[in-house]
Amino acid sequence: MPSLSRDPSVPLSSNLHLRRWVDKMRQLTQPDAVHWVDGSDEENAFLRDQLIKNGTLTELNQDLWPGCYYAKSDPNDVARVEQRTFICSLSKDNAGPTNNWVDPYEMRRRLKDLFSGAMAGRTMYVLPYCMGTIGSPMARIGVQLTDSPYVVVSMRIMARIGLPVFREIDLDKQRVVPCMHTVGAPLRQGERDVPWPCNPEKYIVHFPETREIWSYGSGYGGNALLGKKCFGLRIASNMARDEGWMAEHMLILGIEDPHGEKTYVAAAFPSACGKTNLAMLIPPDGMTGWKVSMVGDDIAWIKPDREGRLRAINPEAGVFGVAPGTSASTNPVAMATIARNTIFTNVALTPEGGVWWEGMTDTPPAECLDWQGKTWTPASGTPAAHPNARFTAPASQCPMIDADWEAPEGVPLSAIIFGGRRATTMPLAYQSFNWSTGVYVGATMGSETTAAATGQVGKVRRDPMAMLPFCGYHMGDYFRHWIKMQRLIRETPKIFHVNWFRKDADGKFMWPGYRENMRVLKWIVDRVHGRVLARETPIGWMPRYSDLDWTGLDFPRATFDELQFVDPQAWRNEVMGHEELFIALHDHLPPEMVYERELLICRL
Ligand code: TSX
Ligand code: MN
Repeated sequence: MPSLSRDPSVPLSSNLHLRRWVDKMRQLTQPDAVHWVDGSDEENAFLRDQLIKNGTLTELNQDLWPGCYYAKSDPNDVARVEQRTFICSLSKDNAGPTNNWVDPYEMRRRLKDLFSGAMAGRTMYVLPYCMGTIGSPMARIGVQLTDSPYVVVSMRIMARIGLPVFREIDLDKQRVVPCMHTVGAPLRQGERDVPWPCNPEKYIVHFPETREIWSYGSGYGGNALLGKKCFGLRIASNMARDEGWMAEHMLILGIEDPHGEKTYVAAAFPSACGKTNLAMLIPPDGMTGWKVSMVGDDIAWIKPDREGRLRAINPEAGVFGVAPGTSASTNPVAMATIARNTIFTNVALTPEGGVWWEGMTDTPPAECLDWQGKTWTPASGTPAAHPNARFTAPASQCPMIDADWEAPEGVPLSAIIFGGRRATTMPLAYQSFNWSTGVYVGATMGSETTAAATGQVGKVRRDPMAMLPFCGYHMGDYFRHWIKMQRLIRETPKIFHVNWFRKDADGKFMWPGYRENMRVLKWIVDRVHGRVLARETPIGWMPRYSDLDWTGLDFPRATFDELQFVDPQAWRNEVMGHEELFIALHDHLPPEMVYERELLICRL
């Protein structure tokens, strides 16, 4: 049995602020022990062993899945809880109408009650983490106090953690974001733990002014791995606004042309658009010489450098991806990334000690254990894996990881792509005329709701820059920040909108998607470098049929014309739809958004 060769209660930092805060929080939450996380292999093995003993983790068949483990959560703790997510700014007005707000004094009172004695019977881990490579001028540091060892082993994959981060903290060069986390399930003397402790009452709370995060009651994903959505987007978006940079819900990829010239682009999509698939795209066989590399699949921190060029880093170190739908045919790169050293949560367990999920193989296993541990067969009529089942894997294992993905200065950004899942109206691809029209495109983007999510098909849900659940302040002020960024940039990245999901009159997808999206990416790169002219339309510049590389794909010109058709009537309705969101944000909406809307109407 792995044990520790050191006493984990000995503080690993000499920073007095940190040590006083840890002490204060220990007194508040009353854990049985305090464990300073060093991030070592020895410690990881020790925590894993403990999680296995507690039934939280199951070791997978190590011949099939080396270094891989499996967890199943409580059925009431399977996803982010947006109704329980709060932006507690001093003024309600600063949180805006798209965030939940509670008065910060009132919320602090509530949290103090909730956290009081919440860690009894458990160990409080002092988990230092760095978003971005350690030492990078764009990196930011947090310390999460948590009573979940599952969180510690997961954060070890998703961020840089442990001793090197304490060393940074001791240099005292930047403020650290304090993150409190408890699963909210204290144990009485001698009480046995459950495999997935959590609390039916949940709170995901952000204090933007003091840059604090308090998370109560959940052990799952974005609720508990506080570096990701809570810090990486909600708190970071506040820092970014104040400091002149951008914290965005975007993948970053490198596109290398046959001459070896590399162009980096970032892309924002709402959920269920296949963002991870795009981040790991393999160009189709016909497009020889083109290569794609992944810098990040979820979050981009973007900042102008001294020359006024935008540079982007991926603040994360891992991929926390949705498992269902991932397969050797939809995303072979993801399958390779998660083949080892991966934690699977809420997938199904096969009799061989492997994992399975809907869409992983054409034929399901004859029998397995579903995500709740019940015997499952293809006749069960329920999904074997939870639809939000996840893998947590080191990004470094991605076979197409970019050579500069950890570059401290980031990679230079030449284009920003917005997208959504739209059955009608939105063409395959178009380019915005300029930065301001591009910001309008991002601000008004949206996706059609799937029946599973709402019971209502075909209604567009607006999700500006895919940031609706992740912007830590007023969405109108966020648009203003985007507009203002232009002044800090010498040459703004070109802005595009794509839609892989347009359907024909028979309800069939018109575009094959997946690898074939490379043809659109190539057009984007060609536009960035001024290698191709475009057709001007009321909504922007669009590729002509001959502007796309069709090598190896038989795609009729007539289908392309239908796919790219800008229907004036549909677009007039579309612009009416933009109004709804803008009305909600009107008192903070930058005038540019109103002008852009008027101009679009005129052009139509
Ligand atoms: O991820 C997807 N991408 C991006 C890939 C880089 N998906 C899956 C979305 C759910 C997460 C897609 N689905 C894409 C896509 O480009 N396109 C579609 C729609 C589609 C589905 C099936 C087919 C074609 C398009 N099948 C055939 O044409 C045979
Ligand atoms: Mn995301």
